[in-house]
Amino acid sequence: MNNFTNTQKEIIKLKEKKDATILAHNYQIPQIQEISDFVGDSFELSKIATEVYNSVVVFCGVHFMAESAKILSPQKKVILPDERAGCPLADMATPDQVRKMKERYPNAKVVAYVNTSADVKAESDICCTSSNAVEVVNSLDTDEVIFLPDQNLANYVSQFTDKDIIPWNGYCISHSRVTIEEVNKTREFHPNTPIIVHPECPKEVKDKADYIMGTGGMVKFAKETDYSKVIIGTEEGLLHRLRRENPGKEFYLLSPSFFCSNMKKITLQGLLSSLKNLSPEVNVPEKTRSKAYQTLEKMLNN
Ligand code: CIZ
Repeated sequence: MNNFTNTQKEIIKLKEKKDATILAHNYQIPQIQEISDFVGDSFELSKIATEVYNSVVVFCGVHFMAESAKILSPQKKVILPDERAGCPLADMATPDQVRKMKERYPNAKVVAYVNTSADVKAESDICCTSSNAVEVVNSLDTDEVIFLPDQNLANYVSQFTDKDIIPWNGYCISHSRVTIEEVNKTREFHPNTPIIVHPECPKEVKDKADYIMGTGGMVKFAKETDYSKVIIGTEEGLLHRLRRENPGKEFYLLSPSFFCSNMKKITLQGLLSSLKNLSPEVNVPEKTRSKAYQTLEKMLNN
């Protein structure tokens, strides 16, 4: 507690008073990760939100993540400290577009990556995360799958299934900027060091990497590996967690382009003010929520 700033101390006190749990995504700034009750990927955190007893959940992440927490825990008050923290990838699929695609491919099932709005989840058959996408697609009793919204994750999945994957044209701005030249240069500077990239990276970069996994997989790999040095190809916020949990190991970022400006909209001051006012609150209309809940539940029971 002594090493915390005054604002951090104030947040810690206030969260007790307001009966709140603070959840921080792996991409959040270090000062927020340090004072959060849990740090994790979006789905892990939404599940934790269902398990905690607090009546208020403050989700330090982006909008679709707070929505997922609300979908799974409708009785709790879910706060997103800055309502401008959106996800351009999630915005690349709208419910109207999904309905049109379903009309065009009536025999296809729709798999929605968790990085989608509640409205899009409600129009889909099942959800997936970056770690279970292949499993989810292969479990479906259909030959055609509309996979949205990330084209790079869709392409990755298509390498591990016989099903016909109908991709969407969405992409994550931060993950799609990394280049093969950056991979080649990193290999030159750090020979014999594993390079791990997120499946949202472009195919040519994934083809050159040693491992492909989501942030949950990277956290596990970092803990278990015998390598003392690892190159990380995902949003830079994860490096803080990896370094904190693995003090004897070194972690380097594959490219400076792995920076999500939306994640960084959550600040200590914003978090403090949202706790004081218990706003901005994230709500999902019940009709949408119950449909979206079914797509998430199907993934959980898969
Ligand atoms: O769903 C998440 O948490 C994201 C955005 C990435 C990941 O791989 O954990």
